[in-house]
Amino acid sequence: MTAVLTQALRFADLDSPTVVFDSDLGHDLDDTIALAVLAKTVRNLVVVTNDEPLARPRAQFARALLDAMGRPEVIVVAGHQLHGSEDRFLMDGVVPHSTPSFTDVAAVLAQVCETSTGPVIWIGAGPATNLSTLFVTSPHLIEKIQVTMQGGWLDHYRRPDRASHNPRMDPAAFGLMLRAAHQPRLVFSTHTNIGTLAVTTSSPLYAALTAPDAPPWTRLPAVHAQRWLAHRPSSWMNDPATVAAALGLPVVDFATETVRIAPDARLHRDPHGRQIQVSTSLDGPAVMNWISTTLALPDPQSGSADHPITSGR
Ligand SMILES: [Ca+2]
Repeated sequence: MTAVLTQALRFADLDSPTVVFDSDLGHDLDDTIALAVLAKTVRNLVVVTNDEPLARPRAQFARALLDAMGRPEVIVVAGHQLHGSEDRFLMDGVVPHSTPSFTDVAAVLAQVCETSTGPVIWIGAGPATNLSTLFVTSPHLIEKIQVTMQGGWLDHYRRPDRASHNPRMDPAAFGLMLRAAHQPRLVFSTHTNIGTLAVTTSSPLYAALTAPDAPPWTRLPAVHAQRWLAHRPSSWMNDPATVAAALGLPVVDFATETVRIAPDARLHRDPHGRQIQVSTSLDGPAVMNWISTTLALPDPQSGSADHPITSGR
């Protein structure tokens, strides 16, 4: 755990690497937890949203959460829309309306990468649309961007008939990104869809977020937790685990595999394919401990989890 915290502290420095968080914030709860952890950890942070509904509410949600966490300087870029995006946004009615300041993904992210003195750490926590766009418009930046993306599986998955969520939402973008990226790493869904990463209404994290004495910044995450868990048994902390891996925390092991990328974004072993880095194991309890330590939420008062705030949904 000490090694985990020491590594994370490296990103608090003024001259620490730029980290881009590319997220479909406002669907599964794990993006919100990942952004909160990043806001507490990374000095040079940029957020870009993907799978945006038409009004770009994910960017508005990111802006509101970052402002509430005392990070108004973090740039938020409203990214691309995908078919059906509206059905994958749970925070209608609670996110303050604001007009996103930045909407040109290719131009803004190219400038972010060009002005960064060192490599840019890109955390793919949603479909790959933004990154594939950037690769097409600014291929000279490809070697400068270190990609760690959540998603994919090999050999076994709970739904072997399809790719996992992030690759599947935009399979062409995923295929292009994975072929073009410089030494990309995938944190497989096989390793993040695990019990030790599951947050439920019985979890300490849920109780801490929804407690009456929780800090003010938890208001939106608490609503999000209630809305997601009203219809699902749990939220796996896929994206916080990917953040941890991207920041170099010793919680995910990787190995090189040679794979073929199918048109539907599924990966298959193929000796004539291309080499990518994929996760081989993940320490779920270490990730959960890191989340808890980083967010530093007070222990909820006894019984407070029985009185969650009203979500209005
Ligand atoms: Ca996500």
